[in-house]
Amino acid sequence: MRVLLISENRCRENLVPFPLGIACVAAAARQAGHEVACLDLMFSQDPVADSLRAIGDFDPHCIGLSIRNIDNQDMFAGEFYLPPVKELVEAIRSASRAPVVLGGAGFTIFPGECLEYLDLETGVVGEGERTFVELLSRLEKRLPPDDLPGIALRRDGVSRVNPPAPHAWPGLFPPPERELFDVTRYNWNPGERPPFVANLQARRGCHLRCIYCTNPDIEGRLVRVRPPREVADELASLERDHGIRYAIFTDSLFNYPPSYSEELCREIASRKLSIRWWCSLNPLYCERKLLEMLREAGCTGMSIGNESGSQDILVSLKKGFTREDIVRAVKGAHELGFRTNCFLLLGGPGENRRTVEESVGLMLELDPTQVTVTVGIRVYPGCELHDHALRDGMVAPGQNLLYPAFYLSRETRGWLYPHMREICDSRPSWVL
Ligand code: B12
Ligand code: SF4
Repeated sequence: MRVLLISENRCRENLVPFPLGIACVAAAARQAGHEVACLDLMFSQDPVADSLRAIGDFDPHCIGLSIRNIDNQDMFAGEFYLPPVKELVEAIRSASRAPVVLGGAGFTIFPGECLEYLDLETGVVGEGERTFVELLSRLEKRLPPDDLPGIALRRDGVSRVNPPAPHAWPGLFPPPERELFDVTRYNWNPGERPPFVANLQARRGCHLRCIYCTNPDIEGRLVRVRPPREVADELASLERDHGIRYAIFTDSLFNYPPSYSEELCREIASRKLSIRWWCSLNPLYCERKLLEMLREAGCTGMSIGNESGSQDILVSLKKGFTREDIVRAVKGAHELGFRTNCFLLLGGPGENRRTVEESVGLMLELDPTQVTVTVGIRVYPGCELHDHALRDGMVAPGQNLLYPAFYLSRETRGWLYPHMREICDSRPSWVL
């Protein structure tokens, strides 16, 4: 079949990532024998016209549309990204009779809601490689996809999602297909705003249970790793074949499991690459030995997912590490010359003036290269924070959370945002 994969992401907030999701799905579909074309709308001046041109040129039998972001998760300067996607879907449907299949991280959080909002019938929840290929095979044979695991369907206005198949080991999938993209556009040029970044993924899944986080629902709770050799090959290929000088790992916990992280660092270091990279670490597993191995492998900086500096809030968010773990991780990273990005996710259950001051105080003491501050926590279905938000009257039962809703503790209402704005405005390395 001819399959056109479109990444609709045009969000330029924070770092702008290469569309890794459709690159993974493209590789799997190609491996299964399909002819695949990809369209990355990030640089498009006219997404509708470019999509219609691609459809006209390629005449696809199936169109896959990746929805990465729903909104910017910002309580005070919110942006909702789906209206232009709706416009795009309407134009695609008027130009082609090929089925439009949704997928992506944002879609996975809100499958039924997205299908309804975009008036579509089919989507793939979670990991796309296997289910999408099975769906293509059904479409080819003109068989209904209704019993496929991980498929979301909307029939006569009613949506349902089939339970996903057990997650496959990512190493079973081919590496992302980058030849169908202009990867060089994601070469990070220091000083350029926003930074466009080439990314790669070594593992999927998170075993932790932070109360606000959707990652374990998107990627699964079992941490599944790719063979270190494959990951190092991919990093080497980004440098050699695409001229990338700086890459970012998408893994939420690059330092877990520690034995795998060490093995991966050893493999990367053995390649003697000149590409440099960034990753995200959990404060819990930042042993000196691993930090040294990261440096040896070309890592120059890391996001340290602390989210708070108050022990009470770390407990309330169920972060699973302590204030001392944060201190040890950040100091250890600085001693070895790493750049660090720490986070303050403020306003969650139990947050008050004291806990905010404890968090701000810890960041001032540790002085990371950047502190990224968020006030108000986005409420997602299925997360424990949703229960808090219901109990505390911040969302109503049955409320459609596709339209962004936030948790902000009563004790911080009114003053927290202006207070943090003032702090951030006076410190160039603090971003709100
Ligand atoms: C890494 C990451 C980042 C990094 C990106 C840098 C980098 N290294 O790439 C950083 C920290 C910079 C970042 C920034 C942001 N992020 Co982010 N990010 C992630 C994270 C953890 C992983 C994304 C990823 O690349 N995964 C790896 C690839 C391979 O997986 P994938 O894209 O999901 O694709 C798979 C499936 O989804 C599916 N699939 C994908 N497309 C398609 C298409 C079809 C047709 C099919 C069938 C299947 C399919 O198959 C793929 C392979 O299995 C996700 C959460 C998560 N666990 O998914 C959040 C996530 C995507 N981010 C999110 C958000 C909101 C943002 C920001 C807007 C935050 C902000 N205000 O700055 C920005 C936006 C950046 C941008 N310009 O797009 C949200 C989106 C939900 C929402 N509310 O919109 C998520 C889901 C986190 C969350 N809160 O739950 N992010
Ligand atoms: S915030 Fe990080 S550590 Fe916590 S559940 Fe999400 S991905 Fe895992």
